[in-house]
Amino acid sequence: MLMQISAPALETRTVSILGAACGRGARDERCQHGPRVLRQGGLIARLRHEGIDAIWGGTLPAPSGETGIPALQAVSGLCKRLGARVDDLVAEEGFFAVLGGDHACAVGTWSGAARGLSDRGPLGLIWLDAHMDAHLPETSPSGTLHGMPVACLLGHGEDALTSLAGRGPALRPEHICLIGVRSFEDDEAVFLGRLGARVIFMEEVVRRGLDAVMEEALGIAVTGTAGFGVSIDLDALDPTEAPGIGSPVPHGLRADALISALEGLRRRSGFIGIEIAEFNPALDGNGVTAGLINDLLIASIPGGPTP
Ligand SMILES: [Mn+2]
Repeated sequence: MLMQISAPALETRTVSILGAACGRGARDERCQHGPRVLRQGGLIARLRHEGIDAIWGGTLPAPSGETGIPALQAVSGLCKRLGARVDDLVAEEGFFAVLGGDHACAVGTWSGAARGLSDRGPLGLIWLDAHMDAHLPETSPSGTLHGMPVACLLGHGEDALTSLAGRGPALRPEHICLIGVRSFEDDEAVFLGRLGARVIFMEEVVRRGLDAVMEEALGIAVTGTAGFGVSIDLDALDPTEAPGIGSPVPHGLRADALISALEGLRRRSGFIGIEIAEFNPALDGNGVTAGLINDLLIASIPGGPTP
């Protein structure tokens, strides 16, 4: 007699996607076109083909430099609106994905996530990036806001960007872990060191392997928190695999290793959402970076079969 073995029921995989058309955080504003290019490239159809119930929740714009509106005002306005949307999605316990846009949008995403979680507890965050993004206005050589989101989320920087989480900073230093860093200024390292935030440099990723350091980062992000998210700056990846970005730094993460690590993360309880930033379609000649963003998103959305 044949035994009937039913497969374990999978959760329905649903995701609400928000485009953050932010370009004012960088010198090259063309990351603002990222969400539009991804959407027009068939992202939603691709996700649905993978069995994911994907909803495009809209694209939030920021005024371009030609308007004369200062960058801080443009970025903080976008972050405020983005934060309100993410707050609602997190409060409803839906999984969200924010597609940038330059990485300054992270201030909106994770301030909103912190607010949406606040009834349950603090936010944890895994931050994949070639840089520390931990400049203060007074230490930044370029003055660009996409070099500052980690500092802002920890409560340091321009008031318009540190006040979006409601009461107090979006994040506590013991709840964030940076992975893949290989280009930074001393001031940033001193700042994060003083706060006690964990930074896993690229050389440590190479030595220990991405799965091992992700496990450590996950421990940081879930300990004493009510939920955690992942922010991916595409420059964390090796620029040979993700060329459509503004600030390439050689010797980064391998795309297949990151996809596999995300497939591990998506099974963990408390995973609330993901952000993928710094896609510059003008520098993505053959569309390889856009394709990779699709793959990263598919790998991240909870409820899929375990690899
Ligand atoms: Mn970044």
